[in-house]
Amino acid sequence: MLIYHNPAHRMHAGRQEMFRGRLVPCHEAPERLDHVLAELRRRSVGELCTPVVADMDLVRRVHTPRYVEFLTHAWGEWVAQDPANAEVDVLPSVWPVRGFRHDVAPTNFAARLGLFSFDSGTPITSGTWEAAITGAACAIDAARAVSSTGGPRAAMALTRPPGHHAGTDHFGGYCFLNNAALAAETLRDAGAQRVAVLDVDYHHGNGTQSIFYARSDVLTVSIHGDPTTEYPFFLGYADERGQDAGEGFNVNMPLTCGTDFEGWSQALGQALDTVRRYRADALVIALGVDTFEGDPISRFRLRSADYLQVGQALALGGLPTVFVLEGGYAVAELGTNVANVLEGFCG
Ligand code: Q9C
Ligand code: ZN
Repeated sequence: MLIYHNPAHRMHAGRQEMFRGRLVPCHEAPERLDHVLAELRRRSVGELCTPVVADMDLVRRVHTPRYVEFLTHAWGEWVAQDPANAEVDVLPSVWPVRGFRHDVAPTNFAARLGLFSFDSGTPITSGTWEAAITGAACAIDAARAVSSTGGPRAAMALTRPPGHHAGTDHFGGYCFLNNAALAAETLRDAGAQRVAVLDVDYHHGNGTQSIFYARSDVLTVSIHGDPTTEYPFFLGYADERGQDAGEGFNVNMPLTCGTDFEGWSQALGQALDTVRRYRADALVIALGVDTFEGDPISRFRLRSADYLQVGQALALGGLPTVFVLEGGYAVAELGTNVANVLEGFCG
């Protein structure tokens, strides 16, 4: 398996996120990827490679040009306001909820920040854009690799910041660019008629769902903590089934807090049945391992050994597969859990 790792990931290093009424150290930290890389190297799982420059036309098809423009310059604008801002992360604090206008374009930076975000847990730092766009390049390259004739069956984008909460024009949930959506779009461009995105992160993949919600050529399936109690709260319910041409092509499988591997793997079996019935030509796995029992912000109960079986199950359909790293915050076990999925997959 080819593993495109993001050489710029460390440039995104948020200091603090708003969490339960306090500013706390970011859960989504650079050492996450260090642990995964170290474990993959130790076990010789996969071959590591680095990406080429991201295709910006593709990025601007998945995300709106004005959102991409905003993200590209956000840090620069922040520091231009006041040089002292360089020592502080950017965090939004005001949002245009129901009844507010979305068609106006305030020049105030905080206002525009609110227009393009949905939570206060996702800081922008000096290197956020560089890390995010290089991660997007990893996802695009991984998808191109599995699409190429004679290419590998599977590839991975081993990157952070993660992507599945990012929608066409908003960041949040530690995510800025939707790497899984970029991989799916790349697979379509390369000739796959039907692409399935299966999101196994603990949190609902709201960004990916919304990007493909009105489309039938990309099936989105997500297994996640019930949004009645779990982030992102406002999407991820079972009655969200897609709209217009996409009607029936979004499948949400919310599971209650405390779900163990028995319950979770039953849902995985159903999700894989759905992918099979769709007759997908290629598969993208939004691979969060925050389903782990030791995860500090999540409440499923998978154990490290279970991830070997997860990988085995994902391999059964025989599809060209792109893995994209999403969440997972039990940092010490992150390498083991991710490597177990890949090792299980490779059999
Ligand atoms: N201030 C992923 O796993 N936690 N994202 C609430 C709100 C957000 C998780 C913080 C959890 C996001 C990719
Ligand atoms: Zn997550």
